[in-house]
Amino acid sequence: MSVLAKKLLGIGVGVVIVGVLIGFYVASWATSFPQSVAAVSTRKVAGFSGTQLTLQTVAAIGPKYSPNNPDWVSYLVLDHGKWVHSTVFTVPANSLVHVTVYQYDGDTGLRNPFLAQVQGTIGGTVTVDGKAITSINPEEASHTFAVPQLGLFIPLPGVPEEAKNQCEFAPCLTSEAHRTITFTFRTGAKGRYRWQCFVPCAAGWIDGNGGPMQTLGYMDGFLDVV
Ligand SMILES: [Cu+2]
Repeated sequence: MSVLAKKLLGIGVGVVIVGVLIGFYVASWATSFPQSVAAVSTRKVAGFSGTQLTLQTVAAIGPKYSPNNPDWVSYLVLDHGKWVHSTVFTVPANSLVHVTVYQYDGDTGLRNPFLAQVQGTIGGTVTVDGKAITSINPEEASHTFAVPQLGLFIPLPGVPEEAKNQCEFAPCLTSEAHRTITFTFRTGAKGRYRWQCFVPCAAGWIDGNGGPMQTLGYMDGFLDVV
């Protein structure tokens, strides 16, 4: 074999190896999708039968759930009594879904004050720590739970900075400083609906919109209406 042929063979083998590695990387990226967690059926919620979805938002997901990004802000969902790191929720079509959010993160503030108004819930209100409200101060927003296709916009007020006993990492406990937000909405037709947070809450990223704001499983996800 000539020197040139050996060189060409070497280059060829190198290209194939790099190609296979890229293939593995893309395959692992494309198949890493959070598990879907189903809302729990309830006998009676505020006078209606329906399902219950219980969520928490945390300032830092922590090493237990996300060894690579422990500092990222995130949502979690309760599944059979355990907090799961997922933002894909399954709910029944044409039904009432009652949601409870335990909010453990502080304020970031909304850039668009319009999103501080409650929209799309039954009764047009949410309860915050037991009190029914129709909007919050935009500066107090920590996160939003918004499903634009359903016209659902829920602003979540933050935990005051001076509050004692703040939660460090998920899963946070109700014995730690938090706000409790509850609301009920009605689902429509079957389908996959995108939801997201609109508060630029990704600390340390340009304009607060990188990292966890752009990665499925943290500040956005899907509502699978089935
Ligand atoms: Cu957020």
